[in-house]
Amino acid sequence: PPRHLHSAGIIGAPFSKGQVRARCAVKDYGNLVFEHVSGDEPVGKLKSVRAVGSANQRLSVAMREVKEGGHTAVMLGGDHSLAIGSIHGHAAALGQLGVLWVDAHADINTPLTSYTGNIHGQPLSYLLHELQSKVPALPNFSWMKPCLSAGDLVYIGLRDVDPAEHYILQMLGVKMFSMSKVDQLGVAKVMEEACDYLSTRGKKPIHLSFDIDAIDPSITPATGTPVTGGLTYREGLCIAEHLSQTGLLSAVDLVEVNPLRGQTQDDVQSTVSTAVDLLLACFGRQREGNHLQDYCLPEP
Ligand code: B3U
Ligand code: MN
Ligand code: MN
Repeated sequence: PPRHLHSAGIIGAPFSKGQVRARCAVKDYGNLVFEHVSGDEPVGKLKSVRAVGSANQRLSVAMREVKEGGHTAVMLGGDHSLAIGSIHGHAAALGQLGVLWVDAHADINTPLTSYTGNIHGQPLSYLLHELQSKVPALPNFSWMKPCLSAGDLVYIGLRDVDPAEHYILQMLGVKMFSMSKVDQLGVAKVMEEACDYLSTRGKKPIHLSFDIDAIDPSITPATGTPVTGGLTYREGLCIAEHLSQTGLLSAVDLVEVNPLRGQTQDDVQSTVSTAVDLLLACFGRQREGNHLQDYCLPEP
């Protein structure tokens, strides 16, 4: 594509005095700046370990700051390796979390089980206490310690799980609602069970880590590793709406949106607007409509 498509310049403008309505306060923390890491040679199969380690260290600090500021956090990726810093920083601010991982993939390979060497397929192995002894020490990762228990993790949308990942999920007894389970139960029941499960060990803040490839690629094609047979747009919204209603949603990652992977402008548009709709639903937009607090019907 032409050069201007490879380099976006974004100006956030949270100004609303041109009208009178109150809005959800948005504090823009800006884009993190990740400097180039030189000499980032593969470690075994693992690619870009040092860059991923230092980017996540920076993200963890930023996420902790956003949470200490009392906001519901939104992290816009980027790839799913960023969940390492996002969840780490969230837990650093608030302590134990429940994590809902919505994804076609399990992202729980260890550095030693990964076929691809891509760290976006591994974040949960770094985050889970139970896998600490299976993950070797890696350059630029000494800042992080596991902060999540397997019993506080729930998956929705799985349909492409590597054999080693499947073994790990069984071994740890991780709660999961694969696409087959979504087919069997329906997404409303899945959400009810997922939230019940997360709250049995206490009402912890919930971290939603939403990989856009959980949604069917007919709707969100602009992503790196699309897998057919995914969630519908409506199922995606249902997940976000349900979480919003719990009052426990504390942080959201929206990752793996990659405009360069769209074949057409429509592909990109549909992917991005779905991501936006998911985020709006997380922040309380309901399909049945919303009204403003203290709304009064006008008297004739
Ligand atoms: N499980 C494979 C494929 C993959 C995981 N996450 C994505 N792709 N996006 C891996 O690379 O570990
Ligand atoms: Mn993922
Ligand atoms: Mn994925």
